[in-house]
Amino acid sequence: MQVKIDFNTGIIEGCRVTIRRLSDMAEFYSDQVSVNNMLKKNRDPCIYEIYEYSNPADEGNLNFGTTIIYPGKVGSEFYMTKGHYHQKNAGEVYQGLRGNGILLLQNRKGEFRSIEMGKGSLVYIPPEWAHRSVNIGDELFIYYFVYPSNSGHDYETIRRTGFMKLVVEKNSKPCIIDNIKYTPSES
Ligand code: S6P
Ligand code: ZN
Repeated sequence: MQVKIDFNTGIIEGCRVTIRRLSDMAEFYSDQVSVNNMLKKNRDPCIYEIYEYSNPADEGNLNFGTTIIYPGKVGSEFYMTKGHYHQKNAGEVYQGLRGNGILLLQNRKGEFRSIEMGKGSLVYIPPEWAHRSVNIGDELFIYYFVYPSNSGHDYETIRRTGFMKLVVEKNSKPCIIDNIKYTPSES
């Protein structure tokens, strides 16, 4: 099979689209006052969209697609994905197609890494590392992804513990700071 990606918009025709608005991921942001203020003012912005080709979750199959993160902030925290662990021991590849972002990685041993991503960046996410992407620019941040179809997604751990670091704007620049609300995973 073959499909076409529009590198400017990130859209892949004919595949499943998932839209995540602020209300779908309110708990994942650090500044709950800003979340509530935005939602009260009837601002429930689209934070990101996922265009994905999924195959049956059989050994050997791959899922692939694009993620498009809009520019913006909730309080001082940049728009980002929820972030997840793969339930199965599975790696993933991301390739930057447009804009600028930061990929946050952490594992259950308490190790943390961050990787800047732009157009052409090719990044490998090893198994057992949770991953979250953040748009640090003022345009769309778009990347391509591919991962095993039987990986599964664990969002619950990140919802409960948070990420070790936050990406916020400080003095008009993106800055990675400690997340004082981070609670290490008990597993
Ligand atoms: C799936 C892969 C991406 C993310 C997407 C959105 O394993 O890592 O397709 O699903 O970038 O992130 P999230 O955390 O909402 O799934
Ligand atoms: Zn993933």
